[in-house]
Amino acid sequence: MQLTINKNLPIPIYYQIEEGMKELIEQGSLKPGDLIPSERELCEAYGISRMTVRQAVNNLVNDGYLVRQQGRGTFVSKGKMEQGLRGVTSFSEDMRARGMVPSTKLLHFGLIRAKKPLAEKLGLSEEAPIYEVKRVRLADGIPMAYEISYLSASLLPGFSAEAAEGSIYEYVENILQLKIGNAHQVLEASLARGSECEILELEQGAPVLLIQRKTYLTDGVPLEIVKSVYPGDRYKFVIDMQRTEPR
Ligand code: 16G
Repeated sequence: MQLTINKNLPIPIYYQIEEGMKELIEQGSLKPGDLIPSERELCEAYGISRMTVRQAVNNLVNDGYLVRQQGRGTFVSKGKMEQGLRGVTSFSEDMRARGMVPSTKLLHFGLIRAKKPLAEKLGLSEEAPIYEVKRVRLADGIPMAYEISYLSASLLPGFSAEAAEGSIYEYVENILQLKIGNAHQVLEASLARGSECEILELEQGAPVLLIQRKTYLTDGVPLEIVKSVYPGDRYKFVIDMQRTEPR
C-alpha cells in the first residue's frame, strides 16, 4: 500500500492518509476484504504518530470504507449492507436473501413479569409473563446487530432458548401457525456504549443505529417489542419514496 504524505502541506496528516486510502480503494488498488497495515506499521512506514493514524482509520471506519474485526485487523469494507424498510421481514430472511448465512448467539433467555411500560406496550396486564431475549445476530459469522426482544409469553406456547437461537418469526409462523401482520419502527442515531461495544466488536462511542420495532399479529395483538443496535459502519437503511400531492 503506497500513500503519498507531504508534511509540508498545510493539510492535516490524518486527512491526507484518509483521502489517500479512499483513493486507493476507489481506484481498486485496495480491494474489498483486503487487510490494511496495522496502526503500528503505518506509524513506522510514514513516521507519524499513532493518534494521527488512529484518527484517519477511525474516520474511514465510521464512513464505511474500512471495517475493524477484533483480533483480526482492519479490512477494506465489502460495502454496507443495504436494508429496505418496507416489508416486515426477519433478520434470518434478510440475510438469506443476500446469500449470507444467518446465525445467532443467544446471550440471555428468560421469562420475566411485565412491568408497567412494557406491559402497556404489549397490551398485557402488569405482571403478565413475557420472554426477554438478548441475541447477537450474525451474517457469515460477522456480528450485524444486537437485539433485545420482549415477547408476549401467552402467545408463544413451547417457546424455548433453542427456538430463539433460530428464527423467531419462523417459530411464530411455521410452528405456531400465527400470522405476523404489521410493525411500527423507529430509527435513530446513537453511539455504542457499554457491553454493546464488545458484543458488536465496536469501539466505545462508535456510531450506531438504534431501531425499535413493535410487531403485531394480523389480528392486531402485539407480538414483540424489539430494540436493535446496528453498527453504523455495517448498515445503511434504504427507503423508496413517492411524491404525494403537494399540500
Ligand atoms: C429483525 C427485526 C426484529 C425481529 C427479528 C426476527 C428489525 C429492526 N428487527 O431483526 O424485530 O424480532 O428480525 O428475526 O428488523 P428472526 O426471525 O431471524 O429471529
